[in-house]
Amino acid sequence: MADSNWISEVTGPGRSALHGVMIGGPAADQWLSDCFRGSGSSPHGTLHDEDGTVIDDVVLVEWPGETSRYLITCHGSPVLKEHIVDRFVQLGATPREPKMDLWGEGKGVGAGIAAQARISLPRACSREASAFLLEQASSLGLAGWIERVLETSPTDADLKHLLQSAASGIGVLDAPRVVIAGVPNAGKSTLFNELVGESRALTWHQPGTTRDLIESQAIFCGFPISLIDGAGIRQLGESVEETVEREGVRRMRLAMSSADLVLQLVPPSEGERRNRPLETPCRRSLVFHSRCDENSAGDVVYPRISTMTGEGIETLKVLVLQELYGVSQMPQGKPCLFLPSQRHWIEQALVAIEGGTDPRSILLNLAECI
Ligand SMILES: Nc1nc2c(ncn2[C@@H]2O[C@H](COP(=O)(O)OP(=O)(O)OP(=O)(O)O)[C@@H](O)[C@H]2O)c(=O)[nH]1
Ligand SMILES: [Mg+2]
Repeated sequence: MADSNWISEVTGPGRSALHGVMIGGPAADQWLSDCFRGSGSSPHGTLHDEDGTVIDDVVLVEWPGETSRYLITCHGSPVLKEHIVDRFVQLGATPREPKMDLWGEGKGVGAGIAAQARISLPRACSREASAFLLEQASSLGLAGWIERVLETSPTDADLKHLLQSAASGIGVLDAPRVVIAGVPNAGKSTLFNELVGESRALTWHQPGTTRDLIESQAIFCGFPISLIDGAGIRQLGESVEETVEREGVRRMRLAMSSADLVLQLVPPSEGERRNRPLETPCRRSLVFHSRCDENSAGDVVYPRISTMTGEGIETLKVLVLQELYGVSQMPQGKPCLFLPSQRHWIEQALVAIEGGTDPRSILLNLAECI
């Protein structure tokens, strides 16, 4: 079979210290004698192109398994990795997705889930997220849970329980888009900078400073959040001078309409608006009274925040997570779904139970999720 000789990239895209590819199949030993030159038993050597030129210095490790498999570690340039893949394709390899069993031990659904958790580790944005994934790979987490439920027969309560925490588990890897909105000068960019931990956006005392949408990653209690800042919303005329700001407002409204959550900042200067949020086209929103250190009257119904004094900033993070996931802490000490495809199969298994069918054959699909 043509694809019984294969190559797969085991590291993700982009630059890195090192990259890795794996080759395997009956032809692998022949390929290596054609293109790898080492010395003695050392795993270090050079990989050569068709005309004999060196592609890279590599480390070659034979991987245990039923057929010949080798891990080739090269320098971390995506161009070099691509060159190496091309070289083996030229020798007859078929590119394929990395096999999960490289990251897991043993076979079965539990091992598949453990492999999915480990393969997801490079996407973890915080220590909490890494610990969460490693726990899901263990007997305490989803990997252990699936082995246990397959031995008996899962109930609908088991599956519903798992689905309840799915949003927070999936949120460990997939950052929701959260837009900071409000009138010009509400303090949006100052808050954005505070939350992403760097002076990413310009701030200024004049209204109308930000025009472009600016996106950066923040981390709230270990969860990734894709935060977006943009133009303040206000009515503008048709004049040529206002063209750029008008476009900024249009882009901001678009971003708000597609966001997972909009944080609306209402500053003290909003006067009569003080207890009334902005009318915006968005799915979900939370309103905060920003720059609250400038308002001593205290006549606001929204949670108070001040980037100047730090008041309310930690509470804001907790409120955002509760709004998105219903919890503000990463799931711990229990099985939890962490990929959308896992949620799909659990939902299908629930449908099966509700229709009076044994869900175990559906649950076996969990081993193959990516
Ligand atoms: N006292 C006080 N001043 C703040 C606070 N947050 C922001 N400011 C000031 O308010 C002014 C406007 O802040 P920005 O963050 O630029 O406001 P913005 O909402 O991004 O404004 P536009 O980009 O023009 O829409 C700046 O002078 C900030 O230093 C706050 O919490 N307290
Ligand atoms: Mg701004």
